[in-house]
Amino acid sequence: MKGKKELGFFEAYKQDPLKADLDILGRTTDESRRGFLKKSSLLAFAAIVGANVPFASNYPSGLIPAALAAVDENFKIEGKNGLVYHNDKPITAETPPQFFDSDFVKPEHFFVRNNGLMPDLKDLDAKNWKLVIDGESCLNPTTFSIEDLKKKFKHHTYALTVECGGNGRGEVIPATSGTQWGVGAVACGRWTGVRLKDVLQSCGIKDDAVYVGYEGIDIPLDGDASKKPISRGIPIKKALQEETLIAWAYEGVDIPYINGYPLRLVAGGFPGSVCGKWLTKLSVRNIVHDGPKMSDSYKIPAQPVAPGAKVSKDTKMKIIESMPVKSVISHPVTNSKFNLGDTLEVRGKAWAGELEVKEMEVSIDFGETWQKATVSKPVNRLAWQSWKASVKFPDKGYYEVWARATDTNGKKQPMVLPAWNPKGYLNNSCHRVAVYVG
Ligand SMILES: Nc1nc2c(c(=O)[nH]1)N[C@H]1C(S)=C(S)[C@@H](COP(=O)(O)O)O[C@H]1N2
Ligand SMILES: [Mo]
Repeated sequence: MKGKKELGFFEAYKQDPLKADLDILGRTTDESRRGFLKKSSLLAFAAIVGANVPFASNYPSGLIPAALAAVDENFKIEGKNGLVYHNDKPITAETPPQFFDSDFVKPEHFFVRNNGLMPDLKDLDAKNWKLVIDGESCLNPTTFSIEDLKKKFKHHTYALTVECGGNGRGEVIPATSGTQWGVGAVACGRWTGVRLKDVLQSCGIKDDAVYVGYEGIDIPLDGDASKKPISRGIPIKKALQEETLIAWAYEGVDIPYINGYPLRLVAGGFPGSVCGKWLTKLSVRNIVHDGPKMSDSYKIPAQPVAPGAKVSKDTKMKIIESMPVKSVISHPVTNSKFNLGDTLEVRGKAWAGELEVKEMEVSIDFGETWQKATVSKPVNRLAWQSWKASVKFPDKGYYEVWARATDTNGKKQPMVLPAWNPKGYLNNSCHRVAVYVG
């Protein structure tokens, strides 16, 4: 009998593909990913990915190989399918990148970011739902039923990109607290409802209006019903944009319960936290809204700070508004295997907050050289854009496909990490997928 010997990935894969895959995935706990940083060397790199790495000398130090993608633990949420689970109290779950391959994200694949507990299903009653419009800067406070909204105002449908401000936090170094999102706390799809602007103007807005704050009926984690888990909002200018909606449908069907049924605020291009779910109140404020999660702890430093720095009470902080330029690779999925000589079509989506994506590039040599991808026009303002490129690999071995978007102001996604901030917000670094060529 032959003695036991360490097999390279391809030999192992030929003998037992499932086991070989699991062996790679088995090294993908958060601890081992971050642990990689401590002992990373080019040799360790080749050993850990189990293949020759043709462009190894370009590999940025301190970067975790894309082969060590976070592992998904399967988790069932009513009405959801195939999401990657992060937490159950509150529920947080993200969309694996292959579900971004369709033009828009299907309702069952839309990510979930709850700050409190789900409202009771019996309280999610579309027929008896009431939306209150009030606030210091509202001339005629009014209560609408969903029927009233549907009858009184024109209906609009827009594809809008909703991305959690913490999307990408899992790769932030030094690590920050909060859900360790991969790239999947984002979605774009067609929302249907009425314009927030039409509803607010029908109630009358005073000249001193600066902000619109929302309230929903979710339940605080500690059960103390007197305070909301979250009540954020948007500047009046954003509230009056044509694409800002009070929506009752997503992709032609009722919004999923967990994503805010029966009524939700949707303001594309701003952090997802402004899109109030289970919406019962909108207050037109004469001050910057001061609801839960509007405090300095949920902002970013106005001036860059050193990675890991402690911010004090005196550090000037700013509210996140437009999200930065970003992209995802929806095909291939990470750790795919191809044959030398194959032409690989790489596809994905890109978005740029309030701006548009004007250019997409891909790299297979860890960012040394870039090849242009074609990028489609958005179906409307604030919708994400599809892109694709064909790539060929020069040799057998381990590669990473990196994707980089540029917005209409000429800003590019950073290859590795953007400015660090204490909550790990706005990580728009390049999405990377591992590819084995054998
Ligand atoms: N009422 C309410 N609205 C909310 C939240 C919440 O916890 N409660 N979470 C916010 C955050 S932080 C984000 S990123 C988005 C997530 O929307 P989703 O759960 O539909 O993906 O909803 C926002 N609206
Ligand atoms: Mo969020």
